[in-house]
Amino acid sequence: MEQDDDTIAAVATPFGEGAVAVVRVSGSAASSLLAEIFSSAASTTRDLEPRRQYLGKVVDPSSGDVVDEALVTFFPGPASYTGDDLVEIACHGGVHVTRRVLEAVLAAGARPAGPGEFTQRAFLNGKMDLTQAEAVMDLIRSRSDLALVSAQAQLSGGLGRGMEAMRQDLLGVLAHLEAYIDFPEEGIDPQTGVSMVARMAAARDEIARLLGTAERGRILRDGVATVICGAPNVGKSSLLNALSGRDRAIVSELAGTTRDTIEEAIHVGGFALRLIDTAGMRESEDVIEREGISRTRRALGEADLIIEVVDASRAPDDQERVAIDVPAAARILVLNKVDLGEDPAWARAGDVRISCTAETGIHKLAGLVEKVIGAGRADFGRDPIAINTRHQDCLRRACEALEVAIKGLEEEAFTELVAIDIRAALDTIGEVVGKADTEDVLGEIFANFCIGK
Ligand SMILES: Nc1nc2c(ncn2[C@@H]2O[C@H](COP(=O)(O)OP(=O)(O)O)[C@@H](O)[C@H]2O)c(=O)[nH]1
Ligand SMILES: [Mg+2]
Repeated sequence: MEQDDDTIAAVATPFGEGAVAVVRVSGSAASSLLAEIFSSAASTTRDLEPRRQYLGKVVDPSSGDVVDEALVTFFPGPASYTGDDLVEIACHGGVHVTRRVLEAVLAAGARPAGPGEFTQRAFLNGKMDLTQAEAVMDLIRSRSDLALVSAQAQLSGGLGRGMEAMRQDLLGVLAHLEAYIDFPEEGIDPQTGVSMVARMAAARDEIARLLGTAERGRILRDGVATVICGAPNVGKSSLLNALSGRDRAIVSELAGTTRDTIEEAIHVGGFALRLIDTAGMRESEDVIEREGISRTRRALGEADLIIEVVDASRAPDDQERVAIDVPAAARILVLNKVDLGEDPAWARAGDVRISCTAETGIHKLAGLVEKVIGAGRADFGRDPIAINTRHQDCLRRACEALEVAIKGLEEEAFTELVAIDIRAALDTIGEVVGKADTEDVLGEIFANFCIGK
């Protein structure tokens, strides 16, 4: 991907009212542009000391209006976030004033930055590899302590360094092989042949280990998909509201009120959950309700955890239990409405008893949810590096190519064909950190960023 030398600008803080907003400017013209719009009593703006804050006035060069008083910091490249000259203008955090400061910067010659363009420049300037750039977004989006720790580990290069070490090792193997292909009369020392296979097998095993963290990565990034299901009117929407502490879903004594899946992000222990309320499962003639029920089935199919709710005040036969055919997902059976008394038929059933209206048992349920999610996920806290789906895709291909290459070497076929497989593995490993020529991949990654990052 070619880097243009435009000077880019964007508001780096979220849209809305706050104490402070930051307008970021990056590119070779950043400091000369600042001289046009900023005047400070403390210094002439032409020679701001690096990384020091200056208080001054921001003037719109097109109108001459003073638009704000702001604190300005100059980070000369290459020791800046982007690697280029970078200016940060901390202005008052109002929607209009921030827009006027940005307009002043644009009037002085910057162009609006695209999503993730600052981080993209950092990547193109070699300030970080692609896994670190992705970790910036993971960090911003993290919604739990575990996700935060994982993003920090990746941001500090944990994954990238491992990939680079693996690449160097495979390059060494490839060099041996190519030397043999070019000078076959020299022969490969059998000892060397064995060690080449061993090195490739080590790389393959490490890739397999990383592939095993993909599931954890998905849960850390997206949250645990937790689906609340059950017959109509048992209190599913009431439970979503109780767990999230918000009046999010409509609760009504009319069966069939919830017709669409409703999602709410909550925290339980160290985990972030995507809590999904669904339409009650029953036979229905209503077209919209039937669509809702088919959405319920879809949500169940993608669930990590299923919370099935029943009305404990009524006999089991009075309510249709959902036939849940999702073998992979963990399950909790919740007996609700215990404030109305419990039908004896439930005596031995259920994992937890609650009342959404009396607000009893909700904490106990949350504790159980945490326990169930944590079960079999003891490694969550231990190894912070967990790959994302893009890494997974690259590493799967790398693993396949390595398998083929190892087989070739084991059969002592020191041929160009094996070299091709090793090169394929190297390319896909390079893709993970952004070494390969991956313009479309870059476009997709940075398009998911926020503007100003
Ligand atoms: N007595 C009692 N009523 C409840 C409880 N939870 C929900 N309800 C009531 O049951 C009805 C259906 O609740 P709702 O959450 O809409 O059920 P859903 O159809 O499963 O989503 C409403 O009238 C709620 O007020 C509970 O714990 N105790
Ligand atoms: Mg409902």
